[in-house]
Formats: sequence, C-alpha cells, structure tokens
Amino acid sequence: MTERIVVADEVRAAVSAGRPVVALESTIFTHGLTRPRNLEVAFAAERLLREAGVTPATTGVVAGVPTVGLSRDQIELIEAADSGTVKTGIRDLPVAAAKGSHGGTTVASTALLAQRAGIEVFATGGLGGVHRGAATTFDESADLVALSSIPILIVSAGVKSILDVPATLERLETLGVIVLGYRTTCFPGFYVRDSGCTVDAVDSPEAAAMVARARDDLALRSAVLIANPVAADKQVDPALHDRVLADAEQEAAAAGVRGKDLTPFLLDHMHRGTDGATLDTNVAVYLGNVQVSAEIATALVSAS
Ligand code: PSU
Ligand code: MN
Repeated sequence: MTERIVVADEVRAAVSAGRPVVALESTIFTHGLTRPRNLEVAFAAERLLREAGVTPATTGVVAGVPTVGLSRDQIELIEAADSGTVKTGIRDLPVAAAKGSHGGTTVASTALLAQRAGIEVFATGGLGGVHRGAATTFDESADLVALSSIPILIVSAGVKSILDVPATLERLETLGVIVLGYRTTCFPGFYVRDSGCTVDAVDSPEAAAMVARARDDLALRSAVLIANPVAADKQVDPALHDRVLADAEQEAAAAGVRGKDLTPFLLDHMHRGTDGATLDTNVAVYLGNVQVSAEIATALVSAS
C-alpha cells in the first residue's frame, strides 16, 4: 500500500489486538470551539476514553501528513494560533499534502482516515448537514456524502440546529446512512435535546454494536449514525437559541460568509451571542457522545 497515512503505534497495536479504539476529529478544536476551552476539551475527550479502557485516536493533518492518533505535542502544534491550520475535508487532504500544511480534519475526512486505519467507532459533537437556504445556496456538508460510503459507526448529537434538520434527515435517508436515536425517538438538535424530528431508537451499546455488525454482514458500506441527545440540564434555552441563531444567520449573510467558513462563523456567533452558554453546551454534547462511543466500541469488540 502506498497511501501515506501515519497511524500511531498505540492505535495500530490496539486495532490489531482487537481492543476498543475510538477516533476523534480535530476541526472541533482547530475551528469549532474557542480558546482556551478547545484544547482542554480535546484532552478531556482522550482522558475519558482512556478511563473507559478505550484507545483514543485523535485524527488530523501534520505538515501535510494525515495522522490517526495525534500525540499531545501534535495536537498543540496544529491548534496553535500561528500554525496556519486549515479546516480539512476529504477534498482538502491532497492540497494539504502538497503544501505541507497542518489541518483540522472534519467528520468526513476523520471518518475516512479512521476507517482506513481499521477503526470502527468515531465520536463527534454534531455532524455537518444541509444548511438553511440550501435550496438556493446548495450548501450541504460533505459529511453527508462521505458517510454514505464509509462503514464506520459515528456518535453525534444529531446535527447542529443551525442547519435545516428535516432536509438533512431526508438526505441521510437518500444516501443510505443508518440513523438511530440513542435511547430516544427524538432526533436531537445538538444544542437542544429535540429537533422536532423523529427517528427509530436503539436502546443499548450492545444493540448499536449489533446494527454495525449486521451492516458488515450485508457488506453495506454506509455509516451508522447514533444520535445521542445532550443531558436535559445542559441544553440551551430554546428561545434564546432561536433568537441568537437568527442574529448569526443575518450577520453571516451580511458579511457574505460562505463555503467552509460558514459553520465556524455561525458557531462562533452562537458562542459569543449567548455569553458562552452554547459553548458550555457544545462541550457537554461532545463529552457525552465520547462516553457513549466508548461503551459502543467496547460492546463492538465483545460482539466480534
Ligand atoms: N460539530 C461541532 N463542532 C465543529 C464541527 C462539528 O460541534 O466544529 C465541524 C465538524 O468537523 C464537521 C464540520 O465535520 O464542522 C462541518 O463543516 P461543514 O458544514 O463546512 O461541512
Ligand atoms: Mn458547507
């Protein structure tokens, strides 16, 4: 194999020994969360996995090299303010490689790299999706298409409420992504527990693991999306949420923000417009998903 992906020794050893491993993305700490919380959260997620007996594989691009299982130093390096780190989806990987730039990998590129490294489970905050107004802007996250052809199990709190949630669910259906609520039939809206959309539920880590195994038995190549809602006491007040989001959207339109800058712009506005309330929720959402991913990764190993 000539493809140039570096897999950390610890991750490689765990995968080949059949021990549980969970992949983590890096855009969440390079472009999603604000300093200094971002780094704390990146390390907290890894710690949580280790405490659950799971090997973390934080994924990113270091000097052009896609790396599965970043070291602490590498995480700090690509996070640094002066690092020129680029938000890196799948199509950006070759560009980063050619230029030798650092990259924070999105859900799409993290899923791709992790699956190539033999990892079966991935935890994120919220998946990308169909943006509001996509009927005219065509802004739909590459995360959706990626998950149609990458057989990984991803735990996310549904999709961000800054998106068009019903349209995103329609696209996930079209793309053949398996979507299940974790112990709920209410599809979560990231900052809020209930997006108002309904999905089928799965009620235990073992049941989620069985779905992934059954997918493999059928030789399907699509992802399983386990949608895990944030804890009730951590969700953002829905009224505040809607008000600040409307503001953020107006500002984005006025400033002409588009393409891959839009999601970080909206998140940043939400965080500042709520005096950090959405930031606290974002962190709670993410760590909650990491916890569930650890349980599913462990169940998946026992089910093998
Ligand atoms: N969820 C978060 N914070 C983030 C993202 C998701 O809580 O920063 C990132 C993920 O990396 C996701 C990306 O893949 O946003 C989607 O961006 P876009 O809409 O441009 O595809
Ligand atoms: Mn987009």
